[in-house]
Amino acid sequence: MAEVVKVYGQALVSSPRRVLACFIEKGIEFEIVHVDLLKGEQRNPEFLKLQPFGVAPVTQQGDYTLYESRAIIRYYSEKYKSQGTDLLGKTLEEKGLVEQWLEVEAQNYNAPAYDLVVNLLVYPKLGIPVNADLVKESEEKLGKVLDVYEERLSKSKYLAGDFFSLADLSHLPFNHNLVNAIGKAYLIEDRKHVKAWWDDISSRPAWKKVLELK
Ligand SMILES: N[C@@H](CCC(=O)N[C@@H](CS)C(=O)NCC(=O)O)C(=O)O
Repeated sequence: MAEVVKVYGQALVSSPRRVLACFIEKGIEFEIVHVDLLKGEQRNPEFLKLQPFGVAPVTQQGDYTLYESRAIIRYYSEKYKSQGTDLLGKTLEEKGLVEQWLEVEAQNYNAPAYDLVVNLLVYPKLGIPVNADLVKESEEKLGKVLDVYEERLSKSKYLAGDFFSLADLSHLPFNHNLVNAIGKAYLIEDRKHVKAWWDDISSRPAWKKVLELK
């Protein structure tokens, strides 16, 4: 029996949710080790020994520790490739496209989506003033990124092709916040193919289970 994977972080937070969605899709057994990010527990010396940059998630299986959510989902999808949903693509060409869109998520989509969510969801909870200029700029930037997605998704059902993969999964946490937490659903819903893609990926049973975790 494979050892249960510990996930340090919080089930309500975006980057840990990326990992949890992957684990549920793959049927990987996990246990959440609660790190309260609003209380700043990610800066405790014990946590910094696991993740020296002081952000969640971190995973641990036996004595193997990993951080960076996208590295984690790549590693565990490969390690458990024979079980659950295949998230990596089958041919080398499919795998290349999964990697390409995972990189687009990390390099183009993430920064403006992250800035919007931090400003409009996290800062209000911490009493930090919202940076209205950054919100406006991020919204415009993200709109342009999503125009590229609209074009891509008019040609294939999912980002890397006609199969659900890590590339799609990686967008679930921030798309969810745009639509359901910060009032920016229009960014998704005003784009016909992006909306159809979002409706499809957000109704996956694994993602619904992530949203039920506390
Ligand atoms: N690139 C990192 C980003 C992790 C990240 O930014 N985590 C946020 C939660 S979504 C966090 O821990 N924030 C706490 C802080 O910035 O103090 C990853 O993908 O794992």
